[in-house]
Amino acid sequence: VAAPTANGDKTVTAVLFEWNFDSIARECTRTLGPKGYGYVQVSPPQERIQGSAWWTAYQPVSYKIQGPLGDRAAFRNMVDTCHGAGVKVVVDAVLNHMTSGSGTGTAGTRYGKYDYPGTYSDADFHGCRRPIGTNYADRYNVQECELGETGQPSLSDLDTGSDYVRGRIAGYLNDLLSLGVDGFRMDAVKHVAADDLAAIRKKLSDPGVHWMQEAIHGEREAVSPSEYLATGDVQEFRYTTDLKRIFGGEKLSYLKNFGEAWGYMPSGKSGTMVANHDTERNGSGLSYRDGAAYTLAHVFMLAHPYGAPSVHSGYEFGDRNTGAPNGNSVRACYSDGWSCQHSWRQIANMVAFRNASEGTGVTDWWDNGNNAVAFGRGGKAFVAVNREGGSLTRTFQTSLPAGTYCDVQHGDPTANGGCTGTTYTVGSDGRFTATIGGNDAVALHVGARL
Ligand code: LAG
Ligand code: CA
Repeated sequence: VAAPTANGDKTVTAVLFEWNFDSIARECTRTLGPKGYGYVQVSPPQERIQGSAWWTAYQPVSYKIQGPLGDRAAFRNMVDTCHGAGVKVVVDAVLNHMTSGSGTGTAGTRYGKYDYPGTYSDADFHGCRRPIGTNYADRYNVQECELGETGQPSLSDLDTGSDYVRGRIAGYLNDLLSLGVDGFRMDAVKHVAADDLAAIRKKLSDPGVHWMQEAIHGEREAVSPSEYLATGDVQEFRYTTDLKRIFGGEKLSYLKNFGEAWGYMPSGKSGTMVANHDTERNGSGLSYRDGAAYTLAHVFMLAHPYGAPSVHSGYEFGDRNTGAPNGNSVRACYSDGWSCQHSWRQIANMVAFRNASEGTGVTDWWDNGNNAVAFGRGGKAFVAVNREGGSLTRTFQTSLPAGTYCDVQHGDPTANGGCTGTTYTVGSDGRFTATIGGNDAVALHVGARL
């Protein structure tokens, strides 16, 4: 079962990375609502430093909502429009730090390091004031010193132990809640003490709000992601690196007992993803450049019950700094470099598959001992993934009710109960026969039964 604070049975989040608010509003109505996404995640909306790189988003200057993604009015309109489409809104909240330098922010605020007029001054920052560097074995270093890259200026680290700073952060989150926001992706929580997060959460107008924390697992580090299970849900990054390994060269048959048996955090408290904006750039996860491995990993993730999945939808980049195309405005998918992974048929149609399967476990597992696997979700759904080079013909045993099903990997269910692509008939014995091409998949679910 996925996160306890889900949008009904709709547990999948589309992360529209660096999309502006107007574009997200349109996409909620056009794609996210109709495809059954429960949430859309918005990049950091607060005033940020100026510059063309995407990572300016992760250097807050103030908590005003104004920058390249739009202003407060556009933000409010986005939330209302997404709600109208049945999609809840999650905000990527940056709370550990402010900026590394000085300048003028995207709402016109003039700032210096440790000096953010109207928000924070020198006394609101931790005393360490040197870079964390590479020593993750020391808790004080990780949580009170400054994040940044070796040899580069580092980010002013907020004293989240202070009541004033906690109140300021909670004030920002409460402002977002007052605009209708439904949840948060809490950035870089490894660098914030769990007690500080608990104190911030207590100050919220809705302390039970969806709260997904980003903490990257690292071997032999002082701070473990599981510390944050007490303050909310936590992203399981080993899931991301393992899927890269398995789909990028190892055997899919290893996935037979995937999930908690792999040492992961509890399914009902964990966030999963094939990629996010960091892992697609640093190579720790698959990216759009990995072709079928990337797409099939999404098919598997959305079909498999562990965790609450996010689908990262970004843009093509030349180097890791490349900012979003076309001034953060998405006029159309698949042009200007916007990849729109959330709307690829093989990925998007698996959202309804997952929604239909909610509350069921893995059943009817089959594998060929190599790179072809298939499994069901009780009487709700069945998927077969063939990551072999050649095609596979097989009669699969499912627990599905007899009937004719739309293969949502190759067609879309239509409004009048039809299918734009291939269909399969499951017999009263629960069996159906399919030929699946190399690097392809077949997916059936009761929501697309003709
Ligand atoms: C995160 N999660 O814990 C974000 O997912 C990640 O994207 C953020 O880093 C990081 N934490 C801080 O919020 C990104 C870039 C960094 C960038 C940072 C701040 O990956 O490269 O650092 O945002 O903008 C940049 C420069 C560094 C420099 C730093 C301060 O790339 O070289 O040290 O700014 O000047
Ligand atoms: Ca810190």
